[in-house]
Amino acid sequence: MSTSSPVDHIAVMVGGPIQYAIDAAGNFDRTLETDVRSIITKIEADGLQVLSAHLTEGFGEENVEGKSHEIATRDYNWILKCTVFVAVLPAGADGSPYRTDGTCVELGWAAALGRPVILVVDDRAEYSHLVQGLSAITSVRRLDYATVARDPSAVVAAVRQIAGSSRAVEVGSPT
Ligand code: 5HM
Repeated sequence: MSTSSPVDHIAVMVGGPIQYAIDAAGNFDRTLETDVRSIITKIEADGLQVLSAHLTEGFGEENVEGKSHEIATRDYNWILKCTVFVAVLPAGADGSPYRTDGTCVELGWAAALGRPVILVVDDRAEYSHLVQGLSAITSVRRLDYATVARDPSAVVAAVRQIAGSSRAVEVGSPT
């Protein structure tokens, strides 16, 4: 007899800056790596599956030159597979959003495919109106970046909540 709860089989795709997080010497932004790793570790510790290019590519270790189609295909398939997409969207010291074109593409895919989204955002930053308005298209939870950096379990709680409620909508919706 299965003892699993209705929200036990959850796959969480975690996206965030990569290309502009790698400096000219090939080093990944250490603060960002710490933040992304701590989010992933907490999600996995809760028994949920993580889909992450940061992990798969070793935080900039893998040479992805000439692999754009391969990466786009893999990431799109991860969006199809995921229950929830978590976008890690830091801001720089001056409050401008960290450049991450790929995460914005993924947000578009996730929203268009009806995947719920968790935005880990910095209140000082002015994100694109399409990011700000994403809740017009799909379920969105916003979490404060600094709070998550201090306590990444906030992401796990939000994942469980948004995955549970989107499932409830799916099951309960008459349309
Ligand atoms: O534009 P940027 O590299 O910051 O986009 C990051 C997002 O695109 C990540 O969420 C990741 O899923 C995807 N991506 C990837 O999978 C992006 C790059 C950058 O070239 C990559 N692999 N190498």
